[in-house]
Amino acid sequence: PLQAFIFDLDGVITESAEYHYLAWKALGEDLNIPFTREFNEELKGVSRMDSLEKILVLGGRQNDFTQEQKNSLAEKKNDHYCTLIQNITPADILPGIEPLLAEIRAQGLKLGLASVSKNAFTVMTSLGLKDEFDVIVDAATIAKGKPDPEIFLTAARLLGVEASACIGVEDAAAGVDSIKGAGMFAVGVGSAESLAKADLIYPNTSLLSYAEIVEKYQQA
Ligand code: G16
Ligand code: MG
Repeated sequence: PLQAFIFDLDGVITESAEYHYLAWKALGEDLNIPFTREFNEELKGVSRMDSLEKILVLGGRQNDFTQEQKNSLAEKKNDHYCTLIQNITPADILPGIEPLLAEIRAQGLKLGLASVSKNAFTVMTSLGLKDEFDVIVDAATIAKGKPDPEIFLTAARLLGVEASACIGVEDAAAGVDSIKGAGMFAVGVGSAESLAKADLIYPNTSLLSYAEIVEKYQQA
């Protein structure tokens, strides 16, 4: 039986995915590597250094920098991102999320957060949601980012539940792959093309329905 919901943060609970996009886009422009929102889909859920690598490969510049220079490029993006998230408040929780969390709680299910972002604690605190969750996986303890299943499996382990008793919620293709690799039921939020592997897809968070998600989980 269903025991827990495990959420992604950026792009599911709040619009911080947009801030990651803006910060990477600015860095890309500095490096003469402009990129589109479509390319940005490939960065969602992907760790900081892996994202930088993808951008450098896109621009054919992967051999132009030393490791030290890459670290400082990633730091520059992160400084910009940290500036952008400074003004996050509980009003930035995406529509539909608070009622869904309340319903999950009311049903006695557990709540976990599986974000590979090293800024996840800061964002969750600013949203006023840090204490709502039973487990927030510390990204610093995760060896492999999404699409590897490690982060969702770690969340389940820390919650003390089987993967098959969990529903994962994600906005990124890499995140859906991570959920499915962990053996969980995947709910995708976003476009059907990029999230084709999800078991159930909603175009945006305001359409998330607890009753429908649980019904589909039970049928799966
Ligand atoms: C998030 C974002 C990614 C970001 C990654 C690392 O993952 O989706 O775009 O690159 O975290 O973030 P940071 O640079 O803050 O450590 P998630 O798992 O919340 O989607
Ligand atoms: Mg995300």
